[in-house]
Amino acid sequence: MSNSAPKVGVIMGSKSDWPVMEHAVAMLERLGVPYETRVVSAHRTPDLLFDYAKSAAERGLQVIVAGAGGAAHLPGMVASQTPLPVLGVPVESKALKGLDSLLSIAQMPGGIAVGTLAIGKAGATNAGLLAAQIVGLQDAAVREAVETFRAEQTQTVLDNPDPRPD
Ligand code: RP5
Repeated sequence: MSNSAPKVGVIMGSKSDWPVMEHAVAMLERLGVPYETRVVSAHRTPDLLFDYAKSAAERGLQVIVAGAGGAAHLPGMVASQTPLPVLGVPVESKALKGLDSLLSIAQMPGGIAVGTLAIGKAGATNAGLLAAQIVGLQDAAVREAVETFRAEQTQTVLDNPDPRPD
C-alpha cells in the first residue's frame, strides 16, 4: 500500500473476494494511485459499512471501489451513505456465476448511483482504471500514468499483429 494518503478505497464483502478485487488494486498500484483496502460486509458488519462510508470523504478518499458477490448490497449501501462516486464490481458467485451480483449492483433505483462494472477480473481491473481516471481529473501525475498505460496497451497490440500462438 502507498505511503501517501489514500485517494481510493477498495472494499469488498469478504476475504473470498480478494482474488477478483486484487486486480483493481494492481491497476491502482500500476498507475501510482494511493489507495487503502479492507473487508467491509453489508451483511456481516453493517455498522462498519456505515462508519466507513460516512467518514470516507472527510478522510480524503475521492472514489470508492466496492466489490461483492451474491446478494451484493455493499456498493449500493455505501453509495447511499457518501457523496463520493462508488464503482461496483460484481464478484462471480458459485451458484449463479455472478449474474446475481451484477443485477444486485446494477439495478439501483433512480436517485442513488453506482457505476457498475463487468463481472469478475475485467470489472475489477476497469474499476481500478476508472477510479484512476476520476482521481486524474485533479492529479496530473495520475492522468499522465493513465495516458501512458493506454498508449503502451495500444502499442503492444500493434507490435503483435499475428493472432497465432508464439
Ligand atoms: C458476499 O458474499 C461477499 O462479497 C462474497 O462475494 C460472498 C460470499 O462470501 P463468503 O461466504 O465467501 O465470505 O457478501
